Amino acid sequence: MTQETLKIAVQKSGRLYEGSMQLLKECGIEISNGNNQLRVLSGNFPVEIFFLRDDDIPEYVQDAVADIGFVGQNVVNEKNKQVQVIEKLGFGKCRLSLAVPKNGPLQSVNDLNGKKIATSYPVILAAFLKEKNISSSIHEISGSVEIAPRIGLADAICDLVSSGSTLFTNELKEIETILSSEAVLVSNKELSTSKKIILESLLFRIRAVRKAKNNKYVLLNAPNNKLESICKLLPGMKSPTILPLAEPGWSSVHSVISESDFWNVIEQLKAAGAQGILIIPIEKMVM
Ligand code: PRT
Ligand code: ZN
Repeated sequence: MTQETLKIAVQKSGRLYEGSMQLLKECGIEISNGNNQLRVLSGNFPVEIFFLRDDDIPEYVQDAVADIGFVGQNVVNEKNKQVQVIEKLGFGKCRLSLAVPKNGPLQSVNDLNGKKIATSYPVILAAFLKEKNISSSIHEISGSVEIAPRIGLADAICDLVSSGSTLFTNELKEIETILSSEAVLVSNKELSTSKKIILESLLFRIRAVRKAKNNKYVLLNAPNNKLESICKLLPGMKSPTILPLAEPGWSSVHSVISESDFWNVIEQLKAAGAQGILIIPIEKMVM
């Protein structure tokens, strides 16, 4: 009997391709071929990768052509298919925003009443406008949305933004974020038991990789009389590990801190008397 495989839909090329392949690699899943094939089997984990256009992924997952997919939350919301969002993946971060000409008369969302908005996200935009009780006409275009106001096609745009430089070069300013997005793992709603087991095992690895990315290992030397105040700054997984150094009166302290607290905590550690602080990336973290 051949073992069942979990079919994973990944964007064939574009902004999510690298992040998706990198995540699978960090999960220890070998994918031998590049993206020149539609379908690739892993050599060491029961998954098959399907390379597709991102817009098609929600529908293919709904229809069980693929079992799960890596796709932007923006595409999930826009396509509105029957899929389950299982996990945020931490890459492909962006926001869907409303933007208007920088020096024009429009200043806020309420000014959009009766105006024309160009977007590739008519479904999300319509829901947002309805909720805010604003009636604008939505002009759907598939690309180069940012030039619409300049060529007189629309008064405002609703488009994805990451660095903001596209808006800047087109003399547009953001007035409202409609959706914060990142790549997510979506799943078909009726996976077989054996596919659920493979998915659980994949999720276990994804969570370990993501957790490790959000944390750093800290190693430092502390004079024993400052240990207490230094340890208070370090939450660690349970509590910091403290080992005596060969030099009398000094200890080595090992702990884990989260990426978001990083700079703040490092400065405080230094101020509290810590020396020889080493910050080491963590490869995987299993709690
Ligand atoms: O061919 P296919 O249909 O698969 O790809 P695509 O061209 O539709 O999508 P692609 O590869 O451009 O984007 C895939 C996904 O990446 C999107 O659905 C988002 O989830 C995510 N993502 C993250 C982005 C951006 N950041 C992003 N900045 N998608 C698009 N952009 C565009 C945006 O539309 C605008 O034109 O980049 C420009 C703005 O970028 P900044 O940095 O100048 O603000
Ligand atoms: Zn697309």
